[in-house]
Amino acid sequence: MPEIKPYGDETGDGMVQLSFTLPLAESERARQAALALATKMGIQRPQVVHMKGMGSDFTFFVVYGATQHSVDPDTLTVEEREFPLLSSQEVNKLIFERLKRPLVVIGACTGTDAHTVGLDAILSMKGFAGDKGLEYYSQIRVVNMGAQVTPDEIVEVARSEGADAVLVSQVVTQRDAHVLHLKEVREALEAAGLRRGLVLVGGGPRFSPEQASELGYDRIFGRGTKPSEVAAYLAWSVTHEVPV
Ligand code: B12
Repeated sequence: MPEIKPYGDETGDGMVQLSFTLPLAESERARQAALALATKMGIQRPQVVHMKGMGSDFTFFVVYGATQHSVDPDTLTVEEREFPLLSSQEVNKLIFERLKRPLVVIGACTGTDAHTVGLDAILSMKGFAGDKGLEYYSQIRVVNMGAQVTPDEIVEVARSEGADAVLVSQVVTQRDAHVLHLKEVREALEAAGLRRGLVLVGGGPRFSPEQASELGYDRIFGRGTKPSEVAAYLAWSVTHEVPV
């Protein structure tokens, strides 16, 4: 495949849109600063197409302009999804055949995080984006611990419920707090001797799957994850050796 560039008004014109916030009050100086920054970033013919003051000291911008860079998708090394997507019937069958009992899943938002919508999207019967959540699966038993759950509480419930999988959600972050909080849960499970044999899954909009090994998790799911992907992963992982 030849090198490709973004498409704006016509093929190969390289037009991109950037959004960012500068620590300046909304003003002509702030607009010029946004244009100068875009130019330094290599954006050609930048235009500020949106500018809005955020309080008295910040301004949000959307800048439109052309990049000169291109990319050849064929030269990229891309990690394919390691597990197959399965229907709910296939997931239930796989778990039933392998475990001969329902798979027990514990889910929690940890740290100070009160954003439960993402975790509920994965766990609850009503699900997300037309997909039913894990509670819909007859061979998955879900314990949803909700928001602001401490690592020790997760350990306690994982032990008392005999969890096969622990799902940890982190949405809000400041200075990489989401990374720290996920690590704290993993360390607490390790300290309690529960990590081995447990499928440990993290998720949230600030994560990407490549972070799994750095965090010591078996799998990380990011923005836009569908519950059926998580169900298929869990079913697949209990039929494989899970690295610890
Ligand atoms: C709703 C919301 C709230 C609600 C939360 C209600 C609730 N019960 O969840 C309330 C009003 C309480 C709230 C509060 C705050 N919020 Co808020 N909130 C949002 C908002 C608008 C939507 C989040 C959401 O529900 N998304 C929909 C779900 C479905 O998407 P998701 O979370 O990404 O989940 C998906 C994936 O990420 C993934 N996933 C998520 N978790 C997991 C876990 C596993 C195991 C797996 C497999 C997958 C997975 O699957 C989900 C489905 O695809 C976002 C902005 C936005 N548009 O995203 C801000 C946002 C997240 N909030 C933000 C902030 C700053 C706050 C506050 C700090 C505000 C304040 N100053 O008080 C507080 C913090 C409260 C706290 N202690 O956590 C910021 C976070 C910025 C940052 N640096 O991280 C955001 C991004 C807004 C912004 N642009 O500034 N918030």
